[in-house]
Amino acid sequence: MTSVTSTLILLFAAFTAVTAKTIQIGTDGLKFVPEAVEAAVDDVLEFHFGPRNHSVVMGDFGSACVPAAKGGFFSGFLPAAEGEENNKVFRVTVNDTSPVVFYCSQNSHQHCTAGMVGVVNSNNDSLNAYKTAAAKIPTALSPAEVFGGVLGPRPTETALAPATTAASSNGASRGGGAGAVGAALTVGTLLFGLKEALEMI
Ligand SMILES: [Cu+2]
Repeated sequence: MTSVTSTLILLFAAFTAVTAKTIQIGTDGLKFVPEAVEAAVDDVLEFHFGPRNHSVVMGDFGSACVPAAKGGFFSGFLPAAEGEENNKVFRVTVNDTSPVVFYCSQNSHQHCTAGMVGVVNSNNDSLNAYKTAAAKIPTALSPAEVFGGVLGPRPTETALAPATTAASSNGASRGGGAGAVGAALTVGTLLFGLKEALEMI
């Protein structure tokens, strides 16, 4: 009985702990929206790619428009037509709460130079200092290959991932409602299974 109760609690924890932080790229000009995100360990940064052709690269605060010397992530370039969004998203799981800075490495129209940067668990001063430094860097660098995250189908075209549920709960994900319903059904099904298990004890 106790173990079943524990399982129930763990089940709820599993569905509530992971939060997707949706970050739109390029849907509102040359910026990340939002530019500053707070994220906890195990949260997922979910980057959505709007028009026209952007990337996201983790950098270092002291070196604008250059990939992080250690670790990090790179989405590759994901193009989208005007008024649309690429059908893939890039998901990065947050491993610790240290401040992180990221930028778009598109050099056509110098996106990093133009201030297309964002931060996680940092502050506006650091963000603005990075932008000021970036304004003087004419060419952004891209890592050689995609790493540090996972490219997957955009949640509007799939469902059921816990990350989708969280994204839709803050209203940031277009069409995420279906995913939330799907996940709720999954929870319901699992709980129903547990209820049956309890009745068998
Ligand atoms: Cu860009």
